[in-house]
Amino acid sequence: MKLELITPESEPSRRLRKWRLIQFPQLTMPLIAALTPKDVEIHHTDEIVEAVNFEREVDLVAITCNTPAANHVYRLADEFRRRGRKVVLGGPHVTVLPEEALAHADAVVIGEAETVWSRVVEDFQRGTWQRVYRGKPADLAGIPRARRDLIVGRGYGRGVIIATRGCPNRCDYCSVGNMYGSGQRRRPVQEVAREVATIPGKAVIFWDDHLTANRRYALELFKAIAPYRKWWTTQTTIQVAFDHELLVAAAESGCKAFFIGLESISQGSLNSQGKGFNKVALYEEAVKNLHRYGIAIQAGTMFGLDGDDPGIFERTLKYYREIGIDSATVSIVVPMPETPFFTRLQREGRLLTTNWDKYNGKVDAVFQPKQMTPRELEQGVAWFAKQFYSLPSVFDRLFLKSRVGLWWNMPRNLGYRLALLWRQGVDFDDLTTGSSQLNSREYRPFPK
Ligand code: B12
Ligand code: SF4
Repeated sequence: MKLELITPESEPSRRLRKWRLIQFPQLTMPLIAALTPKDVEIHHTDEIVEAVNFEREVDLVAITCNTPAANHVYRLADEFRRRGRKVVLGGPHVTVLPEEALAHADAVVIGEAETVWSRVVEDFQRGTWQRVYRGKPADLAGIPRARRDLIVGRGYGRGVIIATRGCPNRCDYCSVGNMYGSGQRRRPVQEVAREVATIPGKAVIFWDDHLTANRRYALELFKAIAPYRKWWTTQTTIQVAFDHELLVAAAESGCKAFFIGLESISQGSLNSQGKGFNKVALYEEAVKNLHRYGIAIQAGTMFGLDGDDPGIFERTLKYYREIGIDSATVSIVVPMPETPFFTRLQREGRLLTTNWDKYNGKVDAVFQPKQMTPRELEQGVAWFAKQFYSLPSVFDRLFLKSRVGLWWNMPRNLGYRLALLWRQGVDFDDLTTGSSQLNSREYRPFPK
């Protein structure tokens, strides 16, 4: 049997990411490959690297699907099916909207693949397969390593790994609870450490949602990976910055940066999303603590929350420069389907569209913000990103305040700057239609 695995990347997303100096690889399909029965012949197409070949002789096509990629994935699936191929879909979007996905697939997998994928393949081979499969939350002990050999051609190495799944917090806009249920599951520390040891090169990224959620586990993990002398980064929450034992262990094991969702400098906005555990009054001290241990902060930053007025962009810029934020991932907040934020906006009649192409968080506002127009939000985010990565801002933040790892932090900032400059040269209305035109588009009611 021949299986085609696809890591999809829609045309707009490909054009935005094409020139990124850092093209992070995805682990999902390489992991599905590792879970596939050994007698199956596998080909993996990563659309950021290679176009999908509809002519390839395959028996089954499996595609992972997140929300902004959903329409694109459906088009791929429709085309494969038109040519007589069988298609199975899974991933975050399919898990929350399986009925919508079923209109484009022969089968869908809700939830995690580990407990169900080999059955899907075997049922397919026997000709007895069903339309809907449900994966249970997987026990992460002993799960196979993702097939890194299937990650080819990305601009950045293959040093991605996952130690945990899920997050004990419940931020209203976040999809992680819908995907993985409540709480967090963890791989045994020694299994993770052994995998880290096999990673070629120096850089390692833990693609976890909240690696330090359980501090005892994190401490054990940091001790276990320290001997490999990697440079690593991960996502976590701001609490880590006030835990000195954890910071020492992280720094000593090679942590160079934490991605931390500061999200907003408006406490009202944070509270409106159930993220009141972020205390804006403590941000400055948190950043100082991280820098003291030589750890940079990449600040997840989103705009458009209910406490955000049109002045939020300028205030955030000024504050980030003052406290020396090393880098930021800047987004328009996206109400991903079936999250509490999505449901609330729907109830309040503030959702402007369910055209998933627009759920990109970069150029389109898909809901009516409380204190500004959708256009003001889109323009404000573009303005903020440009100013944040302007040369005076990079200089202030890195040279005058942070001074952490200038030799790598500086090129990283310049890389983001280049990507932004390139983006400005792109006609965004060509990439998506822009919210100013949303109202003239047909409104597709939310499918139930
Ligand atoms: C690492 C990461 C990234 C990385 C790498 C991209 C990637 N997709 O890996 C970067 C930083 C580039 C990134 C970017 C984005 N990301 Co991201 N990312 C993640 C993160 C933290 C981990 C992904 C991962 O590797 N998981 C581990 C794998 C093994 O798990 P998995 O993908 O869930 O797959 C399991 C099951 O879902 C299922 N499954 C999945 N697909 C399939 C397919 C089949 C056929 C089957 C049978 C099963 C199956 O089986 C797998 C094993 O159990 C997740 C959160 C999370 N914990 O998943 C967010 C997440 C996937 N990202 C998200 C988003 C929104 C984005 C962006 C759109 C952000 C933006 N505005 O630009 C972009 C999209 C880029 C892209 N092309 O994917 C959302 C998606 C929400 C949604 N409803 O779709 C998530 C869930 C974060 C969140 N908090 O909401 N992301
Ligand atoms: S802390 Fe991060 S991963 Fe956890 S629920 Fe909030 S946004 Fe999601």
